[in-house]
Amino acid sequence: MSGHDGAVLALSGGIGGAKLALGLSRVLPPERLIVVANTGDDFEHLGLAISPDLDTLMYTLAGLSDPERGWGRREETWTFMAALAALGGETWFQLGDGDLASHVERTHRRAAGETLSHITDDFCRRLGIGAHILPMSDDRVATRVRTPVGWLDFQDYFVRRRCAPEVSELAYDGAAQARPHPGFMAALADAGLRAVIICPSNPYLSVDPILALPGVRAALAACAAPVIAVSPIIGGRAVKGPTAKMMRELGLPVTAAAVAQHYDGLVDLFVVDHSEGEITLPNMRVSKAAILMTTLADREALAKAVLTFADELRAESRT
Ligand code: FO1
Repeated sequence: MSGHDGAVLALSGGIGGAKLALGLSRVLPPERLIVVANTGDDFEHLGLAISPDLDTLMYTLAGLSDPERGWGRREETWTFMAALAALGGETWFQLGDGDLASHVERTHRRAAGETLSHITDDFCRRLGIGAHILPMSDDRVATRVRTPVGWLDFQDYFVRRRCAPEVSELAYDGAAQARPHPGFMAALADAGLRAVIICPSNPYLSVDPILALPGVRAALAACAAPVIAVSPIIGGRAVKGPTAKMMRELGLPVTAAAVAQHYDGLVDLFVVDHSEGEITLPNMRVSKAAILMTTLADREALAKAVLTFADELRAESRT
């Protein structure tokens, strides 16, 4: 017996990853799901500690997320933003009134010395989330992008400039010194782990910051559980966000196969959409599923399909 018997570890960014995390949370007993969130998008804004991917996961799993935007809370009001605009404050990053409470309380607790993971744990418990949402690290990591106008902080690039500048390089400042969360590493090292699932998040913006933490690549490679990634690309297009644009700018073909190549050496099985043609890859298997998650039923069905693939791989490796 071990602490993570039958547990599933999902690596996720914000919106796209949270959809599969929600599916997993609905088909697994809550204590069997650990979601490790990218925190490379985190930044300080208006004096507040903002953790967009953690909050997107938290609101999604709590049933509080806005279904249209994907980020922030549903039925949000914007009195704070309107009042801030009237005072000449910065309004390029939208903070809804309800969402603001998360940032204010997180900032307050951080200043009092609590870790990001402890705060996240407590928020999740209070919001009735049974799954374990973990920041990839309690240490600061900041994703930055190199563009013709220079190196930009992530949210400056993503929200203020709407991903318009061409990206030639990415950096994850602080990642080499950051310690991956001990709960994350313990799960990876546990022989009882059922599967590691890399959610269909942006590989460069959301997954690579997690992989950049010391020891994570080696732990994934050594992990006893099958490691499965779900493609964020369907038919040469990104389901959402700047993944396709960024791949073009980085000189990569916008294909599911190119994403699979990106995970070469880490992933046992890559899941693409049924609509894709045949993909053969030297070092990993490819399986097909319906990976476009429009409805809640789609999210649950994909979660079940991925778990079935994982169990088949595990059964095979034991024979
Ligand atoms: N994304 C936007 O495109 N515009 C915003 O004004 C914005 C505000 C925002 C506030 C809180 C939060 O948790 C997320 C927010 N996001 C916003 C989303 C976020 O910046 C990105 O989706 C992620 O960082 C990418 O995963």
